[in-house]
Amino acid sequence: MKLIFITLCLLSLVHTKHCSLVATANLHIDSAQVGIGTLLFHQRDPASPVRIVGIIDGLKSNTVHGFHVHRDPLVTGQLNCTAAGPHFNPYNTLHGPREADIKNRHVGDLGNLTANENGIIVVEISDAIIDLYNATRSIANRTIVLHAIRDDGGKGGFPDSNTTGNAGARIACGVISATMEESEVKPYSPKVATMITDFLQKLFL
Ligand SMILES: [Cu+2]
Ligand SMILES: [Zn+2]
Repeated sequence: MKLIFITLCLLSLVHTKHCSLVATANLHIDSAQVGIGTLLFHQRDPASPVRIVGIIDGLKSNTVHGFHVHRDPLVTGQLNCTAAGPHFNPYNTLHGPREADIKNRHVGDLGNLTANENGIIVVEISDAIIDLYNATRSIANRTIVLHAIRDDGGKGGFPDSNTTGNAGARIACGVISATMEESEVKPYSPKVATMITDFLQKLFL
Protein backbone atom coordinates (compact mmCIF):
# COMPACT_ATOMS: atom_id res chain seq x y z
CA MET A 1 0.00 0.00 0.00
CA LYS A 2 2.71 2.42 0.98
CA LEU A 3 4.56 1.66 -2.26
CA ILE A 4 1.46 2.61 -4.22
CA PHE A 5 1.30 5.96 -2.44
CA ILE A 6 4.97 6.63 -3.09
CA THR A 7 4.56 5.74 -6.77
CA LEU A 8 1.53 8.03 -7.08
CA CYS A 9 3.44 10.70 -5.29
CA LEU A 10 6.42 10.47 -7.64
CA LEU A 11 4.15 10.44 -10.68
CA SER A 12 2.36 13.52 -9.47
CA LEU A 13 5.70 15.16 -8.80
CA VAL A 14 6.63 14.70 -12.46
CA HIS A 15 3.35 16.17 -13.66
CA THR A 16 2.51 18.87 -11.16
CA LYS A 17 5.65 19.42 -9.09
CA HIS A 18 3.41 19.29 -6.02
CA CYS A 19 3.76 16.21 -3.93
CA SER A 20 3.40 16.72 -0.22
CA LEU A 21 4.90 14.62 2.49
CA VAL A 22 3.10 14.50 5.79
CA ALA A 23 4.10 13.13 9.18
CA THR A 24 2.46 13.17 12.58
CA ALA A 25 3.58 12.86 16.18
CA ASN A 26 1.50 12.20 19.27
CA LEU A 27 3.21 13.57 22.34
CA HIS A 28 2.96 11.81 25.69
CA ILE A 29 4.21 12.84 29.11
CA ASP A 30 7.65 11.39 29.88
CA SER A 31 7.37 7.83 31.16
CA ALA A 32 3.56 7.95 31.28
CA GLN A 33 0.82 6.85 28.94
CA VAL A 34 -0.76 10.31 28.99
CA GLY A 35 -1.19 12.14 25.69
CA ILE A 36 -0.76 15.93 25.75
CA GLY A 37 -0.86 16.88 22.09
CA THR A 38 -0.57 16.14 18.41
CA LEU A 39 1.63 17.69 15.78
CA LEU A 40 1.33 17.61 12.01
CA PHE A 41 4.43 18.02 9.84
CA HIS A 42 3.86 19.00 6.25
CA GLN A 43 6.33 19.62 3.42
CA ARG A 44 4.87 20.57 0.09
CA ASP A 45 7.87 19.69 -2.08
CA PRO A 46 11.62 19.17 -1.62
CA ALA A 47 12.32 22.90 -1.96
CA SER A 48 9.73 23.95 0.64
CA PRO A 49 10.21 24.28 4.39
CA VAL A 50 8.53 21.85 6.78
CA ARG A 51 5.52 23.38 8.47
CA ILE A 52 4.61 22.14 11.92
CA VAL A 53 1.13 22.81 13.28
CA GLY A 54 -0.67 21.45 16.30
CA ILE A 55 -1.70 21.81 19.91
CA ILE A 56 0.07 20.79 23.11
CA ASP A 57 -2.02 21.04 26.27
CA GLY A 58 -1.64 20.62 30.02
CA LEU A 59 1.41 22.82 30.67
CA LYS A 60 1.89 25.50 33.31
CA SER A 61 0.75 28.93 32.20
CA ASN A 62 3.17 31.30 30.47
CA THR A 63 6.09 28.88 30.41
CA VAL A 64 8.81 28.50 27.77
CA HIS A 65 9.95 25.08 26.64
CA GLY A 66 12.87 23.92 24.50
CA PHE A 67 11.69 21.93 21.49
CA HIS A 68 13.90 19.58 19.47
CA VAL A 69 13.97 16.59 17.19
CA HIS A 70 16.06 13.91 18.90
CA ARG A 71 17.91 11.25 16.97
CA ASP A 72 16.33 7.95 17.92
CA PRO A 73 12.77 6.65 17.65
CA LEU A 74 11.22 5.17 20.78
CA VAL A 75 10.63 1.48 20.27
CA THR A 76 7.00 0.45 20.56
CA GLY A 77 5.85 0.60 24.14
CA GLN A 78 8.83 2.69 25.26
CA LEU A 79 7.59 5.78 27.13
CA ASN A 80 10.87 7.06 28.56
CA CYS A 81 11.90 10.17 26.61
CA THR A 82 15.60 9.67 27.39
CA ALA A 83 15.46 6.70 24.98
CA ALA A 84 15.26 9.27 22.16
CA GLY A 85 19.02 9.82 22.44
CA PRO A 86 20.75 13.16 21.73
CA HIS A 87 19.61 16.00 19.46
CA PHE A 88 19.35 14.96 15.80
CA ASN A 89 22.74 16.19 14.55
CA PRO A 90 23.78 14.55 11.25
CA TYR A 91 26.41 17.23 10.48
CA ASN A 92 28.10 17.07 13.88
CA THR A 93 27.67 20.77 14.66
CA LEU A 94 27.17 22.65 17.93
CA HIS A 95 23.73 23.30 19.37
CA GLY A 96 22.04 26.54 18.31
CA PRO A 97 18.79 28.47 17.96
CA ARG A 98 16.20 27.65 15.30
CA GLU A 99 17.07 30.84 13.39
CA ALA A 100 20.72 29.80 12.91
CA ASP A 101 21.99 28.50 9.58
CA ILE A 102 22.72 24.82 9.06
CA LYS A 103 26.34 25.13 10.27
CA ASN A 104 25.37 26.78 13.52
CA ARG A 105 22.66 24.54 14.90
CA HIS A 106 21.75 20.88 15.05
CA VAL A 107 19.28 19.90 12.34
CA GLY A 108 16.89 19.01 15.17
CA ASP A 109 17.12 22.38 16.95
CA LEU A 110 13.65 23.95 16.83
CA GLY A 111 14.12 26.61 19.51
CA ASN A 112 11.36 27.23 22.04
CA LEU A 113 7.60 26.99 22.35
CA THR A 114 5.61 29.18 24.75
CA ALA A 115 2.52 28.06 26.64
CA ASN A 116 -0.24 30.65 26.95
CA GLU A 117 -1.96 31.59 30.20
CA ASN A 118 -4.13 28.47 29.90
CA GLY A 119 -1.10 26.23 29.60
CA ILE A 120 -1.69 25.55 25.92
CA ILE A 121 0.90 25.76 23.15
CA VAL A 122 -0.47 26.50 19.71
CA VAL A 123 2.30 25.32 17.42
CA GLU A 124 2.88 26.95 14.09
CA ILE A 125 6.46 26.74 12.88
CA SER A 126 8.07 26.78 9.49
CA ASP A 127 11.61 25.42 9.28
CA ALA A 128 13.81 24.94 6.22
CA ILE A 129 16.49 22.74 7.82
CA ILE A 130 14.49 19.79 9.04
CA ASP A 131 13.18 17.78 6.09
CA LEU A 132 10.94 14.91 5.06
CA TYR A 133 12.43 14.37 1.58
CA ASN A 134 16.17 14.72 2.18
CA ALA A 135 17.44 11.46 3.66
CA THR A 136 20.28 13.02 5.66
CA ARG A 137 18.05 15.65 7.25
CA SER A 138 14.89 13.56 7.49
CA ILE A 139 13.03 13.79 10.79
CA ALA A 140 10.85 10.80 9.96
CA ASN A 141 11.12 8.00 12.50
CA ARG A 142 12.88 10.22 15.03
CA THR A 143 11.43 11.69 18.23
CA ILE A 144 10.15 15.19 18.97
CA VAL A 145 10.91 16.27 22.55
CA LEU A 146 9.51 19.09 24.71
CA HIS A 147 11.71 20.24 27.60
CA ALA A 148 11.03 21.65 31.06
CA ILE A 149 12.71 25.02 30.51
CA ARG A 150 13.91 27.48 27.90
CA ASP A 151 16.52 26.49 25.32
CA ASP A 152 19.30 29.09 25.54
CA GLY A 153 20.28 28.61 21.89
CA GLY A 154 23.84 27.69 22.88
CA LYS A 155 24.48 31.13 24.41
CA GLY A 156 23.73 30.53 28.08
CA GLY A 157 27.25 29.67 29.16
CA PHE A 158 26.14 26.50 30.96
CA PRO A 159 28.18 23.31 30.55
CA ASP A 160 25.42 21.84 28.36
CA SER A 161 24.54 25.00 26.38
CA ASN A 162 26.47 23.76 23.33
CA THR A 163 24.86 20.33 23.35
CA THR A 164 21.28 20.75 24.65
CA GLY A 165 20.73 24.48 25.18
CA ASN A 166 20.44 23.74 28.90
CA ALA A 167 16.73 23.07 28.33
CA GLY A 168 16.33 20.80 31.34
CA ALA A 169 14.36 17.59 31.66
CA ARG A 170 12.44 15.97 28.83
CA ILE A 171 8.84 16.46 29.92
CA ALA A 172 7.09 15.04 26.85
CA CYS A 173 7.94 13.30 23.59
CA GLY A 174 6.55 11.44 20.62
CA VAL A 175 7.81 9.57 17.58
CA ILE A 176 7.47 11.35 14.23
CA SER A 177 5.84 8.90 11.86
CA ALA A 178 5.71 9.62 8.16
CA THR A 179 2.59 7.66 7.46
CA MET A 180 1.14 9.65 4.62
CA GLU A 181 2.31 10.59 1.18
CA GLU A 182 -0.28 12.89 -0.19
CA SER A 183 -0.35 13.98 -3.79
CA GLU A 184 -1.95 17.27 -4.55
CA VAL A 185 -3.18 18.37 -7.91
CA LYS A 186 -4.03 21.79 -6.59
CA PRO A 187 -1.43 23.25 -4.27
CA TYR A 188 -3.26 24.87 -1.38
CA SER A 189 -2.57 28.26 0.01
CA PRO A 190 0.09 28.55 2.71
CA LYS A 191 -2.59 30.39 4.68
CA VAL A 192 -4.32 27.08 5.41
CA ALA A 193 -2.08 26.39 8.39
CA THR A 194 -2.87 29.83 9.80
CA MET A 195 -6.56 29.15 9.35
CA ILE A 196 -6.26 25.87 11.23
CA THR A 197 -4.41 27.61 14.05
CA ASP A 198 -7.02 30.37 14.22
CA PHE A 199 -9.76 27.79 14.29
CA LEU A 200 -8.13 25.84 17.09
CA GLN A 201 -7.51 29.05 19.05
CA LYS A 202 -11.20 29.84 18.89
CA LEU A 203 -11.99 26.34 20.14
CA PHE A 204 -9.60 26.35 23.07
CA LEU A 205 -9.17 29.94 24.23
CU1 LIG B 1 15.70 18.13 23.29
ZN1 LIG C 1 20.62 20.89 19.67
